[in-house]
Amino acid sequence: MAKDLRTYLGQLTQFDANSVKLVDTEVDPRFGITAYAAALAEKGDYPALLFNKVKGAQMACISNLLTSYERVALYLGCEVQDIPRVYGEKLQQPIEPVVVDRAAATVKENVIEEADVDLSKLPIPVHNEMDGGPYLSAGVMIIRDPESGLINAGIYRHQIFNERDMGVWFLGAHHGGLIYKKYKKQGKPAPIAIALGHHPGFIMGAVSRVQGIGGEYEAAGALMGEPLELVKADTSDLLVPAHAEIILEGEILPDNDHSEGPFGEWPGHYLGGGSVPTIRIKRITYRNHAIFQDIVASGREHLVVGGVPRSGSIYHTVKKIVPGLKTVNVPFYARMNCYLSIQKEKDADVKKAAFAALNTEPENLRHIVVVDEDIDVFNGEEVAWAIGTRFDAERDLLVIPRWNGPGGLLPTNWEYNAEGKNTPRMSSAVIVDATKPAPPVIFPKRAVVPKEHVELADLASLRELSAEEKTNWQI
Ligand SMILES: Cc1cc2nc3c(=O)[nH]c(=O)nc-3n(C[C@H](O)[C@H](O)[C@H](O)COP(=O)(O)O)c2cc1C
Ligand SMILES: [Mn+2]
Repeated sequence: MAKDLRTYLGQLTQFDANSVKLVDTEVDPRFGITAYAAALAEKGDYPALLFNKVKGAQMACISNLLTSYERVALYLGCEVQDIPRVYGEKLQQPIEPVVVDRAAATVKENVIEEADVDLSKLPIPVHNEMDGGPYLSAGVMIIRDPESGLINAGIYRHQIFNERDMGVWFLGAHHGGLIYKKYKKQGKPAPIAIALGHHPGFIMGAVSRVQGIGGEYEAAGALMGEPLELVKADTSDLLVPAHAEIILEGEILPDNDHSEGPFGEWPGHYLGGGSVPTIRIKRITYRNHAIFQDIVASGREHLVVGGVPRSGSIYHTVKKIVPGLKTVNVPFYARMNCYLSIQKEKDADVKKAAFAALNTEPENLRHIVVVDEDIDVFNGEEVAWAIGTRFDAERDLLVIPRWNGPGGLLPTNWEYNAEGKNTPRMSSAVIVDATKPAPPVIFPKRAVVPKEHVELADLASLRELSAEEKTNWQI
């Protein structure tokens, strides 16, 4: 059986039954879905949420699926510490997709023809208080480059405008936007398809940094560990994933721009927007008992899904320059930060590693912290401790003025005024060297209890105080 959203949900429930929760009461797609995620996040709980009864919708909705590194490590088959290395290695060995017959493609089980398209029947959430409307946040948009014929895929936010139209917001030099502009230049609509709900390897393959146009299907295959099965789209010559939950087919119109936003984005603020092209949906196909997939864009899931591919590409680049690199974390709680742990050979390793990381992800990284190999970069407290004990600002801080921007999704890349007008600006980057001096210098050793004694501690024998003991000690 080909891997898909359902095979992964099976793996996840087997791994930890509490990691998938069914919401069986009716919820309003306007704030109702994100309300559950937010209420649980307040308690530090991030289960995948499967909403069975979304008001006005005819299918289920899943949100919060990939909210932890453990869930990424689960499908990659590795430890959390090794995600960047394994991710980077897999992407070096792309797996070609295969095309299957329509009859074998589960996503063709049901069809909605053009005249019956009504996006309001899908459980599309309104996520945050000031969002401009419902947003498709986890759709993988597929488009063919008219020059090379290559198929490109990526996630782009889509605001729903009416029952058949939605927007598409392309950032910077993302291929999706570059390809759309080629069609627009010729005054032609751009055929597209949007895949919703699939295996995490497919979703993360689509947002991986693949050099040049296309290659995302091959990256998805590499991450899934098997060729991605594709099927021909019904309204164009695009090839779409055969086992997605839902495929929306349509075109980006060349001359029908529409105002978009605001939308709560991954830095946790309302950012982006303006005037965007319109996509007209012409056909919907979906599986029996389809599950619509959502990602809370301002929440942890977006940060995990966006951060892990970046850790993978940074690992790969930095390792070539500083072989002593141990691992990388672009943390899910602040994706503009990047923590590198290195086995330091020379003091120069720090800046070499930091600049390589900055140049791998020039758009979003602003704070590079380099630590020694004894610091767990997946533990923010350890990184803070390293900064507190091994970093001296005067000696170890390098500020790179005007590194980032102008504009984009980082709030610091804009100048604000009392009238509410924003102007794009450049913001700085910093390198924080929180490493000990390179050998042969001797630095104080870290205080630890001997490991063999820690292992001897009989934790199973611990119990509460008895009433008698409390009395004796007058507690
Ligand atoms: C949840 C999520 C939402 C995203 N939203 C957008 C978006 O609205 N616009 C955009 O240009 N990129 C967005 N991205 C990033 C792109 O999908 C990603 O950088 C991708 O690699 C771009 O591929 P491309 O260069 O082939 O277009 C998003 C990523 C994630 C994980
Ligand atoms: Mn691409």
